[in-house]
Amino acid sequence: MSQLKQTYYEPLTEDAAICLALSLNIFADNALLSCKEIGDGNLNLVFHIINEHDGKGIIIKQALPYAKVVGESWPLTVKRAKIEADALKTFGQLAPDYVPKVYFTDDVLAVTVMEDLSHLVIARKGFINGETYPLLSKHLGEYLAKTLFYTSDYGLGPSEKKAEVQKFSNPELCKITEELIFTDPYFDADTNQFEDGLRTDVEALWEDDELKFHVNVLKRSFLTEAEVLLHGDLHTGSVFAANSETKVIDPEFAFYGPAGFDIGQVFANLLFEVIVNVPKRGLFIQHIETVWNVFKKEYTYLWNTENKESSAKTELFLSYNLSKFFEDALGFTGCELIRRTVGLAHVADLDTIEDAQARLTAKRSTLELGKVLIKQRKEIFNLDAFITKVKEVI
Ligand code: SR1
Ligand code: MG
Repeated sequence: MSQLKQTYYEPLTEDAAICLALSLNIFADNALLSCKEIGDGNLNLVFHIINEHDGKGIIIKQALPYAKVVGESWPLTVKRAKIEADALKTFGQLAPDYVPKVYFTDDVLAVTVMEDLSHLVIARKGFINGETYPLLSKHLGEYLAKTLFYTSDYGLGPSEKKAEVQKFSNPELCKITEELIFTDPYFDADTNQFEDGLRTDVEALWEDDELKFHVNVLKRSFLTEAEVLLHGDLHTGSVFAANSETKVIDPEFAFYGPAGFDIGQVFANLLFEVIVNVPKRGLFIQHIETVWNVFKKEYTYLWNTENKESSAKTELFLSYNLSKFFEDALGFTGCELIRRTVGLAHVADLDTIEDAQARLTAKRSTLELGKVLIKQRKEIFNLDAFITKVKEVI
């Protein structure tokens, strides 16, 4: 593959993306390339390039210098492309089955060229269209165990981990999370987006001092606890799926934070389906159970076999850590449920419910469940108690 000598940033067009692909010699000389910009996320351009001769393709993802979801009035640097490319490489080494292969990156152009996953579907879209992806939770449990163990002090050793903490310093994207998840939904912020019918419920959040106390405790954990390299935005829009395959994409929010954050985002985004998809509720509850059970089993195995801190390798300390991850995960689950209902960047699971009354009912459930999980996380000691609480509240 040849080296690109890009000296300045400019957003790619579809034609420019083809020129870039050709210059990298990824395709055969006689390739007939076509390109479509397919990005439907909140921040980036995504180009899908195919060789019409054999149908083989690549993805070129490029960071834009602003948040696409809002527009140019919300400037962002394109440094996140390097964080994302580095995180894809790290996670790809730790959990190769579940991460797309990276072919090329360029920090100036802010691009990552990677494996074409167009045979898969974004899990959230698949769920909304009736898919359940039976292996998704097993795969995500394994992905979480490997990434959250191997990037920790226990998997890496404290000195190497400190170097990784520096490498993955990501203040700009952390600020987005700090504001959109932990701050703005709890007062009358300009960024909030909610329908009029929900105003009374939202105003009740703003006046709930007990809730705001707990959210600030969770926010402090997010700000200060550099436990593991997080994906940082692990919702079901960051997962490509098929019945037998799962790939975790888009780790541009990666940074060192509390392990429960990624687990909580997975729980919350499965809970959206538990709440809205009544006929398949049982399957999505099983998915949540499998994520935690597989995570716990695999993490325990890695703890016992790969632990670099021999003095920490006791059953009691493992159990303490797993309990902490679970408690934190429940709190972060609650925060994600609330922010996707009230704040900027909603989820289609809720917003595509056509009947206005049914939509409001579902959103009231996400708010109520979010509040309960945040406030009661210390009393919900295990998975059974969590599932019982979910069934009680929704
Ligand atoms: C301004 S970015 C809004 C949201 O999109 C991303 O996927 C993250 O979830 C972020 O909070
Ligand atoms: Mg994303």
